[in-house]
Amino acid sequence: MSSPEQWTHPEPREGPAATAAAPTAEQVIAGLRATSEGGPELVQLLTPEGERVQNPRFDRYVAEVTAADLRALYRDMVLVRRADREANALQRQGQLGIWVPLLGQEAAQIGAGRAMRPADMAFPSYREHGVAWTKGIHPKELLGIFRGTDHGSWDSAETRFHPYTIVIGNQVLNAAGYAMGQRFDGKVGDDDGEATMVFFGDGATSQGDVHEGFVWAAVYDAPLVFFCQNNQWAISEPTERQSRLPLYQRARGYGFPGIRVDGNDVLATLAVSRWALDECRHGNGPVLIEAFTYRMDAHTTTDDPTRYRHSDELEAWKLKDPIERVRVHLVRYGGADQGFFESVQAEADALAVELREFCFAMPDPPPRQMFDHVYAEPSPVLDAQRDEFLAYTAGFAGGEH
Ligand SMILES: Cc1ncc(C[n+]2csc(CCOP(=O)(O)OP(=O)(O)O)c2C)c(N)n1
Ligand SMILES: [Mg+2]
Repeated sequence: MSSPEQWTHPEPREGPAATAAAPTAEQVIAGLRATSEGGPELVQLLTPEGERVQNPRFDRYVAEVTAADLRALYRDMVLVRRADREANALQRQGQLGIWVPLLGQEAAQIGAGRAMRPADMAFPSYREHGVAWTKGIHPKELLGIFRGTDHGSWDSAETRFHPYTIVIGNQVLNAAGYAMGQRFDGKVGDDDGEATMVFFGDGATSQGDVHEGFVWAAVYDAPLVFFCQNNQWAISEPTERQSRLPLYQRARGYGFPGIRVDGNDVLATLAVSRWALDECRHGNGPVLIEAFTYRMDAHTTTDDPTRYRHSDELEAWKLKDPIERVRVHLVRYGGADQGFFESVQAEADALAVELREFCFAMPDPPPRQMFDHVYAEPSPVLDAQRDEFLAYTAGFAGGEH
């Protein structure tokens, strides 16, 4: 498998210039496939086989995690995966315009989400269904966005969960500004401090907005955890096309710490996120976390990944399934019995039925509603457009419908 480091240019030295480290043909081919190994720097607490590995730096952040807590994390992941699969099926049946699968990224999102305290603010991209769940947002509330009936029905101030952002990387600037505000408002500085977490992908790291967010957060010591889910792909572009070095190492150039965690290990993402949030709430932010994971399904329901990646790559990542490793761990150490797994399965099935019934019963909004939330203040131009639209639709039998 390729590694971006292998492509790095040589360090300049005295004397004639060395030949640049051009990728070999094998590396180019491998570069079109994802890197499957996170390298020795990967923080992992649970192996894919469900064994607990000791980590002197991060063990203390999960020292209090009981078998009941692990069962709760397992339940979170199973339920969000079930909701994700149901929504994907609803799209296939024409009930949603599009769906953005989170399959494979459950541990990254649940670990990060459960590390946050209620007052901590989260800024998602469009794939953060697992983080939404940890902020108390029911998957039903996500459906309207993808059915085209609303822009997200939750109250961001109350839930501490910003609306989904489709424009790649834009939420990083929003989050940097928000976290700077937390600092200006004196909400940072001790154990009761607040922090913000912003979620974005490997591809987003090539966006100007993300770099600007890094700069602003760094120079203002903003309490911001940059949580990058490196799922190896930005639609059809592999991570090797985004960076010549591991993404977490980018933080160094901006002057804050960066760390790479096994994004398929919920215990490790919980521990590392707790550490990063702690640093931020004490005033030592920002921090970059690269959660090394894999997008197991298509980019969205409009995408066909068989056109650009090999199926053996997916097979390799299936062995690192985030849910399976917690299940094996619970079984191995007697943390759960068969009855527990069956009850979670039954709960997941009931959730799927609830989602389906809710989706089928969603009313179509009146077309005039599209004018309602464009601006906070009334706009004469928009008012004129709405009046023209209403006059036009009034000419049809049944008016707007
Ligand atoms: C500014 C901008 N450019 C392009 C797009 C189209 N687009 C949507 S998703 C995506 C890839 C993002 O990849 P990544 O950041 O790795 O996130 P992932 O989807 O893998 O979670 C692109 C290019 C967009 N939404 N916004
Ligand atoms: Mg990606």
